Amino acid sequence: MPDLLQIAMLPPDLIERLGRDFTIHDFIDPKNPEQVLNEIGPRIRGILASGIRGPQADLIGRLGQLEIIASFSVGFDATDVATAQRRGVIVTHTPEVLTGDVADLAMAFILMAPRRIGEAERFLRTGSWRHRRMDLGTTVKGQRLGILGLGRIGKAVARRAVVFGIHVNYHDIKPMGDLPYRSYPSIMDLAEASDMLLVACEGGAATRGLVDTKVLEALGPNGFLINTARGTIVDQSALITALKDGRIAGAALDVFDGEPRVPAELMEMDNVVLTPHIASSTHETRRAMGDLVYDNIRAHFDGKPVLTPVPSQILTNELGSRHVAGTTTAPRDCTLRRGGSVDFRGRHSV
Ligand code: 8YV
Repeated sequence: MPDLLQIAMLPPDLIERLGRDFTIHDFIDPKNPEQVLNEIGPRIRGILASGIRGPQADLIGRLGQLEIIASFSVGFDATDVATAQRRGVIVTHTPEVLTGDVADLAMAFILMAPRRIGEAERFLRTGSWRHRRMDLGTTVKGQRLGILGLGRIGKAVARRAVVFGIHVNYHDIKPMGDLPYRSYPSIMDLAEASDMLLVACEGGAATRGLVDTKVLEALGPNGFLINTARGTIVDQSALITALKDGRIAGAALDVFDGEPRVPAELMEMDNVVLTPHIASSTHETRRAMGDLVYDNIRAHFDGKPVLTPVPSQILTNELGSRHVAGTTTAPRDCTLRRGGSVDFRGRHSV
């Protein structure tokens, strides 16, 4: 039975299923990692990871027989994919199956933030209703939603938002062709034209701190920031300052930089909706994600192509004509524009 290293918390039924065909080594919180790696490292052929916890170059380098990293997530920013792929290690993720649930949470946030639904619930539960009326919210219909990263999830949110009479605009790295949404050439342009800015692009080094003070100021005092992608994409201290100073109206956040730690300042703000990274947390979606992880691992060890490989993250000039990690997909040029000016390479929407 091939040996797999489990480095992230995963659904017990997935581990039980995999455990019938593979020897799984729990490496989530090892007391003595060095000793464990010396002992079993040379036998490990696969890693089980998540969107929060994936292997970096040091761990990948320790596992000479590593063939596959299967991530229980669509986002693969927690894994050093380029290092793995340069070594010919296949990386898989779980796209598509979670799109609907993530888009549903984003849509719920789009309704909750301007209608002050979180605040309203606290208002009632704490007994304030007996003494006074709550402040008014903002009508959602007619609002302009700016989507940063119009990938699978961004598009699914757009379709939902249109039903509510929301005007959808977006910024992405590539022209999207014939879509009924307006494309803006930079994040700043998009923020300026938005009442709500939804972060729906990939996490990772290329998008770290992309939503900064300037973007938040462009969003403006009546604007809401919504993030169901990755906490790292938003400069969290800039966001806290903008909220404190009233430079934006509010926020709805499912993800945080440094989660599960959430800054106390955010916890205290009434105009901020906070959830603990639950966008894909339904029985149905988690089951489908687990099935996809299982099917990818099973396919690989049966000598078949994996179902959902992460596209190559190796830069074109580095790639040449090499066949990388089970896919020949060349990396896409990324031009999400910081502050409306500088282009940089990276990845876009999930
Ligand atoms: C999961 C995620 O919550 O798919 C992603 O990128 O972040 C989430 O679906 C995460 O992988 C579970 O640890």
